[in-house]
Amino acid sequence: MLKETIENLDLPKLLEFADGSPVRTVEDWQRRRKEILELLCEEVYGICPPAPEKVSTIVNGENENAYAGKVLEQNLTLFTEFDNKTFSFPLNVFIPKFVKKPMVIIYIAFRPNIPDRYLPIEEITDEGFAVATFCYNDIAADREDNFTEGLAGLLKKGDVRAGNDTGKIMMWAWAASRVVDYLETRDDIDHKNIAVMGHSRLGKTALVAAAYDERFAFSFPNNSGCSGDAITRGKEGERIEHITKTFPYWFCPNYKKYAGREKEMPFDQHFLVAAIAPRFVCAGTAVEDTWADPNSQYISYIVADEVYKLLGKKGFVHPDRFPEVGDIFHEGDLGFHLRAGTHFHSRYDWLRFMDFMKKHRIT
Ligand code: GTR
Repeated sequence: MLKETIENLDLPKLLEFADGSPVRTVEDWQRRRKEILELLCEEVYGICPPAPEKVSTIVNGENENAYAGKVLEQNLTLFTEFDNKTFSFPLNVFIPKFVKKPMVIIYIAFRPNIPDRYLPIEEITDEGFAVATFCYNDIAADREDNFTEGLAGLLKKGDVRAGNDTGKIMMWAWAASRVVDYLETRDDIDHKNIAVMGHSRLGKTALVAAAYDERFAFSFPNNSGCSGDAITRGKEGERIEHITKTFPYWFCPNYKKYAGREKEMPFDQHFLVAAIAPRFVCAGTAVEDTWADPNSQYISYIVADEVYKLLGKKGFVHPDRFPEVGDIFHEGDLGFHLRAGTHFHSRYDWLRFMDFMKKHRIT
């Protein structure tokens, strides 16, 4: 049943180079992955900002006995230096004190509030996870500021944005990688198990971050939908014409040319998911989130599976039907759940993501 639906979408092939030649081996895939990442920079998210020459932090505040004495909380400023420029942003770190080298979730947050309705810190640290979190607006403002502020202002080239100029999703993803630069200098966390997580536009960001930075062992896109994990061809709800009209600054200017012309795209969103292979991706979706379209999200994982198989992994383990409320597919390297309710980053989603990470922890 799924096979026919997917064949009818006539999706661009993952295991075929742009010149039509086949991708047969692991080495072929490494080259193909590079091609895919360049294509997605060029057509969707814009080019990656440069990696900094130097990253450093200062501690502005610390509580060694946060959350009933169970957690070390640190409020830092993270400084980056690149191309003779300096860019800094606030970063908050929470380390459960009674766990040796905890796994870490980098949470890209909508709001600076801690805790927040999307970020129940104590419940997460009680599960044994460390959290490192920053607010995306501290990187580049989520509004049309003509790319004058924050990282956007520093990267700006001319007055008019054009072609593959970096969009804000890519900038937020860049910041998540800077948090990894910093975490690598700490010896009280598990460097092998670093995840990036976000909701909605920041779920899209969590996918982009992991696609472009192999140091993320896990990506958790929650309700990421259009231009995140949902296949665009045949998609219900939000489409490129909507998203590029309301949020043109999330993307590079090239992307809008595909509004209403999805069939001409030499890619679709399974390219973004597959670029993370062989690492873990686990998606949260919600049945009433029809704007994101859970069925189209599900299809990405089904088709990305062939790359995982080529790399000798389990891939996506799922039944031959579309998902139903309450489904949790965690057996493979690609995970998926469909919960009741609307667009939101809920406790239920957090618990499923943490279950997945515990189950697949890299030792
Ligand atoms: C919507 C947007 C979605 C999603 C969402 C969000 O307005 O159309 O793509 O990103 O915002 O971030 O909450």
